[in-house]
Amino acid sequence: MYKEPGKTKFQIELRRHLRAQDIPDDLVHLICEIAEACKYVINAVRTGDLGVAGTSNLYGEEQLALDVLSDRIIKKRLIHSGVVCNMVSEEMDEIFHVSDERAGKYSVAYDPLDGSSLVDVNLAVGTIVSIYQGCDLMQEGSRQVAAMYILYGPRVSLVYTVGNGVHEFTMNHLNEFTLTRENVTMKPSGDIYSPGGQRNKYLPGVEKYVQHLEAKGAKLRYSGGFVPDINQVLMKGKGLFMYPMLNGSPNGKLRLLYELNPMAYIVEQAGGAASTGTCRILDIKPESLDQRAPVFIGCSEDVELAKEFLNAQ
Ligand code: AFP
Repeated sequence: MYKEPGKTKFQIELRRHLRAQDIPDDLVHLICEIAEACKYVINAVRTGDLGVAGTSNLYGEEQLALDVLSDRIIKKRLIHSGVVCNMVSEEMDEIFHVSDERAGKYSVAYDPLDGSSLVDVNLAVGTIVSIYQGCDLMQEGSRQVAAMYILYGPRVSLVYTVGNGVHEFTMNHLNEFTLTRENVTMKPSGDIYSPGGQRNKYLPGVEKYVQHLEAKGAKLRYSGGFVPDINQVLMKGKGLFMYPMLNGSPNGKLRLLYELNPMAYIVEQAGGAASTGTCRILDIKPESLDQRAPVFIGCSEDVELAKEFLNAQ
């Protein structure tokens, strides 16, 4: 527990907490810059134009103005941070090279506004960030040096790990992120499940797993937003999220670089697990920027059980 004389937990702001971790100053600076950029994303989400930007991203999905605007905000901040070598986002078609002059540079993969299609129905959305040392973004997720997400919900929260536990900060009335949960830890198993994808496309093993969950009285919690859905499982410390392989979509829907790797790093740091059903998410060597993978992520025993149902099919 990070303690500072005369300060309650709720007065410990993000930069101080990061400085107490055994990480380089450049990484502290980078994480704080991303947190600052997200304050402008919040403003765009709260008041921005919901109109269609008229362009489309790599996946052929029409880019809402907010997607494009959020991406621009974060990209600009990363460029001017002075510590970024390469970056790529869900909204970019290729890696954006910033600079490789200084050693100790970092590379960032991010989803600027995951769940953007939910903004116009006023549901929670988020920004997801994955950070690597150096210039190579096509590394296994196990080589991340930091992962974080910002959740734009009824409150704005920021969750990060640098490999020393998972810590949650909540934005206060002064727009500062102050510590609200430290060393978040998941139970071995839980009674929440968050099932993505159309059920009539589930493979037999997945269908049987969901029937098992229903039979034991597990509660279905699914908003369609990866960040709030994961945050619920993580902060309640119980259950799992899944977006499985589907008939016709063997790799599910979620993207490895921008969504799965950062969340898998965070969940594992909280004592959970993240698997495709056959291998650990963080062990996958990325082969393309837009690579997708099926995912079962959450309490370790729940993920193991899902794998058993899958392997029994
Ligand atoms: P968008 O960013 O296109 O809204 O997709 C959000 C998302 O990638 C992820 O946040 C959700 O978990 C998942 O899609 C929901 O997918 P379904 O709409 O198929 O349930």
